Amino acid sequence: MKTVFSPRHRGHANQLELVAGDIVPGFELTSRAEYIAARVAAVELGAIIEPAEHDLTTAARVHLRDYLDFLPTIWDRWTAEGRTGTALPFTWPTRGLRGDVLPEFIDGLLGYYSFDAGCGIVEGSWDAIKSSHDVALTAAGLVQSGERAAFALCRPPGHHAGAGFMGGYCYINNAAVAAQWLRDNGAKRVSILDVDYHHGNGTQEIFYARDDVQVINLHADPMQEYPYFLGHADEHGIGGGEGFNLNYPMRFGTDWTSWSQSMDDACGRLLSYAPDVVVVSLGVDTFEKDPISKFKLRTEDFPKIGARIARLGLPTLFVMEGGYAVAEIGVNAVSVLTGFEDL
Ligand code: SS9
Ligand code: ZN
Repeated sequence: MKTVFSPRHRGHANQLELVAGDIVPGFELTSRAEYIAARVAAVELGAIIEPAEHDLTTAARVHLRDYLDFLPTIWDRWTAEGRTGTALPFTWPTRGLRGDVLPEFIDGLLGYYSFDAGCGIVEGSWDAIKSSHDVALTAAGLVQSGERAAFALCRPPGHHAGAGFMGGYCYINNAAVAAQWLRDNGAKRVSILDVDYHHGNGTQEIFYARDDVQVINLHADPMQEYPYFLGHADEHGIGGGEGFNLNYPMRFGTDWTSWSQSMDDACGRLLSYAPDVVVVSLGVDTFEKDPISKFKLRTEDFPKIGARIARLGLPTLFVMEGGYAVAEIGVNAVSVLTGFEDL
């Protein structure tokens, strides 16, 4: 399969992150995408191509226009206050505060348009975010034009980004934009299968009231793990979307035996929906050595994920999400793809 990849992700670099009481270099490193691209080349998965530029028309069908307008302005607003470093929010409109009034000052705006402090912005961030969006849409185009599968090597990731907010290293929801584009270009039904360790809260929110995009998440139980406030098993969708959202929360320590049981059940539900195309939100932070996660998948399990997805027998777009064990991320992520291709 072809891989779509942009070197412009590199501008999103050296963002600081608050972890367990310390400000540290973030986990969402530029080297993540580089290791994956290198592994794609090493195993000769297929051609690596650069994305074509896409405007934000489709993005605006899954994100709020004011949020999309705000994102490219963050760094300039930050530096206009004489600041350097990493633009980050530290105040949010939680219960008891006004969430309906847009503040003027940058700190207030950052809080209004986010749900955590996991989304630092530096000078090159917007260009990288836009390139990641372009990567997803270019790869979606390959699948739409008849390829069995394509790999969108997106960085930054997207599945925590909701219609009007960033969070968890995610700014634009690349998988959601791709799914919307596939809907607008011939697919009647799209399934999004999110196998990242963390619940894809943004993707769930975006499609929660819709029946034309099925959203299935396999993830760490939000009672124990980030993002904490979405991803429970009783979240089935709302209104016309009732029954089209499915969550498989799993406890810390989950290994292949129990993870694959959820996966089998999820694949059955996916097939019952009979989608025209599958978008896989591909996170490999389920890996036993992932530094921020607590599942126990091993390197030899990742090809089995790909093989299971291949058995669905559907056109498939893989969209890169998380995975923070940098040394192993290339092998683990690309193993899913080679398992799918049966290489
Ligand atoms: C903050 C802990 C939570 C967010 C993790 C986002 C993963 C995206 N230090 N960090 S796949
Ligand atoms: Zn994750």
